[in-house]
Amino acid sequence: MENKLPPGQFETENWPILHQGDVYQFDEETWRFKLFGEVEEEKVLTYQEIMNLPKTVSTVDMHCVTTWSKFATSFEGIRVRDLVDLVMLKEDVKYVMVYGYYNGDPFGYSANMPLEELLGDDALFVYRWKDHKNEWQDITPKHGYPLRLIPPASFYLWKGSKWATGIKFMKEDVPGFWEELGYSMSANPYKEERYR
Ligand SMILES: Nc1nc2c(c(=O)[nH]1)N[C@H]1C(S)=C(S)[C@@H](COP(=O)(O)O)O[C@H]1N2
Ligand SMILES: [Mo]
Repeated sequence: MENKLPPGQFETENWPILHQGDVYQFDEETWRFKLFGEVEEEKVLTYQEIMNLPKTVSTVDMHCVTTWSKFATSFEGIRVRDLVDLVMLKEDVKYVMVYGYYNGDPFGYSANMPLEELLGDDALFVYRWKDHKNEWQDITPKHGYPLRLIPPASFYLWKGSKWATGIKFMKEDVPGFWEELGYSMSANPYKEERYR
């Protein structure tokens, strides 16, 4: 899968900006990250609590359903699995919904994915990036500061909620923001799963 352009995609060197609605302006006082749904006990984390978790770096290819692909961007962030470890999941949890801000609503944007596909080293909530043309720097507000999901390259990039606010754990697969509007539940670029 690595270094291969998925069908119908073209390569870009730049990192385009795409989203619906307003750019969220970070306010540490009110910002929270919530782990909820099918868990024994919900957990709400402050920005400091999130930033005290173990950090890691991962290099990921991004594939946007609007047909651009950007290879080998490095990101610093927190592994999804390190967040999952903070809660006790109920039996048979198989899916997650990852939320983000949409026009001031902290849970207005959402994307569903199978939990298992987010437990690897390439699924991070990120806040810093670099590529071969750019030095390490914070992601800009438009790219999702202070925290956004970068999904593994086996998902189109709409699964990567910007201005991330939480993970809901689920037993069933439920459509998120774009999936409700007809986009694919599984969204694998290599299989060109754009719509459903
Ligand atoms: N909160 C939020 N996250 C979002 C979106 C959005 O509208 N709101 N758009 C998604 C889509 S469709 C894409 S392609 C990527 C784009 O990320 P980028 O602008 O950093 O390239 O963000 C995703 N995350
Ligand atoms: Mo997109």
